Amino acid sequence: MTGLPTGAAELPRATAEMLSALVALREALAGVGLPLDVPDVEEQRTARREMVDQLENYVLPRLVQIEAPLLTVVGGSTGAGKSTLVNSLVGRRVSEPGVLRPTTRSPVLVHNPADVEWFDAQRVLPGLGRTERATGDPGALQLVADPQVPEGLAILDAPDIDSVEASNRTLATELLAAADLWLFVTSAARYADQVPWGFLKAAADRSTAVAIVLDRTPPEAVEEVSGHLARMLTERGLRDSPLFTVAESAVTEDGLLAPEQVAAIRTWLDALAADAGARAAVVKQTLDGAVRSLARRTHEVADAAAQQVDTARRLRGDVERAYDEAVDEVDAASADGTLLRGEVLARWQEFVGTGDLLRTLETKVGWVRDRLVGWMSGRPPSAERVTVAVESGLETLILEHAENAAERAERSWRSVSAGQHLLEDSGRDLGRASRDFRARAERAVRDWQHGVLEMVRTEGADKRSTARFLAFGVNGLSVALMVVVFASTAAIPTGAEVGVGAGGALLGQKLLEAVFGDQAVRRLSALARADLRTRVTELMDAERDRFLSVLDTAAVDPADVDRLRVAARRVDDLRLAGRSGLPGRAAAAASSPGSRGTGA
Ligand SMILES: Nc1nc2c(ncn2[C@@H]2O[C@H](COP(=O)(O)OP(=O)(O)OP(=O)(O)O)[C@@H](O)[C@H]2O)c(=O)[nH]1
Ligand SMILES: [Mg+2]
Repeated sequence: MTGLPTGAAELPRATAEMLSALVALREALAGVGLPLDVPDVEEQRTARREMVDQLENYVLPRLVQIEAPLLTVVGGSTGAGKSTLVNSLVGRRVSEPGVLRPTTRSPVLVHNPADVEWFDAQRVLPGLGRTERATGDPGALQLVADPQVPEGLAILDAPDIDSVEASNRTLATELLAAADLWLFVTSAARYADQVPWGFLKAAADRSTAVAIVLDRTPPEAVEEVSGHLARMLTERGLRDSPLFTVAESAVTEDGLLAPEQVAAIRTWLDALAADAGARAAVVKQTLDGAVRSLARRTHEVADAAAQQVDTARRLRGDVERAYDEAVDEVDAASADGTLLRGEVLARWQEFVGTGDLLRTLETKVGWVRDRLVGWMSGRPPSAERVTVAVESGLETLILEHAENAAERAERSWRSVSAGQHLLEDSGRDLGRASRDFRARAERAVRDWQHGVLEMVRTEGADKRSTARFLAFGVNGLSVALMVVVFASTAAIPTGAEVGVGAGGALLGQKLLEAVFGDQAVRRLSALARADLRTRVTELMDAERDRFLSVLDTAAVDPADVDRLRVAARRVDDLRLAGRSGLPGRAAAAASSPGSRGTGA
């Protein structure tokens, strides 16, 4: 159902206001998902569904049609005798009673023929189809017109609340939520059970109008059991609920109880039907209670939705952190000398030579420049081998950190159930780097190297003809720049260690400074390092997005949380300002024809 229910057009102003506030509440509740499996979320998911149902099935239609007959739903444990009671009240078999539990699967609504128009699918319980035959279909409401039912009051026989069949339980809950009045049937054998009391507690919390029938009670136990039950009702906030007792007796061939067994209930219902004021009071009590409880429970759903937002934020934060760290770590390791070991260092030393040149580095720079030029003008070793070593070293470094980040992100998701379920539902192995990550990292490193080459080429545009530039070539100067980047935050040793590890970079620096000047070298190295970081960030972003896209499938919009609270507050404001639009007559318990013990 969207928008306003049928018949909303000619409503009094206050009712129309309340109605639109409740429609907004319905939209807000229907619009918020609780997709993340945080602890206790199932309870709130059920609550949300039940609240939407109650708004659609009861509150909205009832508000629009305040004169509709009072809907009495007969609920309770299986075998308590609900169908038998309904049949006996009507005086004929309208609902099949049975020995096999549970018996009633399809709800049966009995009404006076004059009231037929009130019970079409546009009005009450719009989610259920209508039928005039017994079907056993839980999705269909069987309508039975019978003059024995007083005008203004209808009786609905519901499935059992404690059924072994989940569909029965759900339907019974939905039907009771659509009732103006519960006729709650329990038996001497079952009245202390937990499930019925759960329902009765909810009714008390919501001020739903309830009458209780203690059914199938052995005559000798009536006094004791009904006394005990009455005390339990009082303790649980249902002191004002009428309590009827039906003694266990033989049923007729048709499965009916003798009329006098149900006479007290029958009289009470007739009186209620005949007194428009009393009826309105019952409707008001239940409807008011439902609206109050819906507003209150909406805040609980909003809390649950806010928890979803927080959880999603936390899960997102874990992933962001893992990959931010990965970028930082690669950035740090590609500048602190870490890469100037092993293969890279060996190939670099091979390129620049380790003999005289290194030993003479301690002497004056000008002299070194000349020596370098002299040395390089011989047969320069291949810069290409350094490039290859750099490529593989850098690629390994990036891959290692991508693996670590995936593992860290996955581990922190696994530590909470919401994250665990997301990982399972994704059907992907997010705890490792993507399968094509190595290939992508390789490409990124090559692109970076190419970028460094271009940088050197551009910088050397007007120097290309100089002897030094020619001596090292674009390739040689590029690898020198890479090496300088790799040691750009390392403490460059002086003295004996020169040429080893970060010290090897000093040579590169001298080479570059000899060609470009020291300022340009600092600038080029900063640029090259920033470019590498950008490319690593892009790689890691794609990895991070694998997690985030999974998280996006379970996103809760923080605006939805606000919408819930605003809608609930609006309903409460109208209610508290006395502009509820609910029937005006004050609830008159005194005018209610029932009182404790009348049926015993
Ligand atoms: N003798 C006797 N039998 C009863 C009485 N009430 C119910 N029964 C029998 O108990 C069985 C169950 O009664 P139902 O009226 O079908 O019970 P129900 O509460 O509708 O059960 P579900 O539809 O399964 O929830 C049937 O065989 C009835 O004939 C009673 O007061 N006396
Ligand atoms: Mg039944």
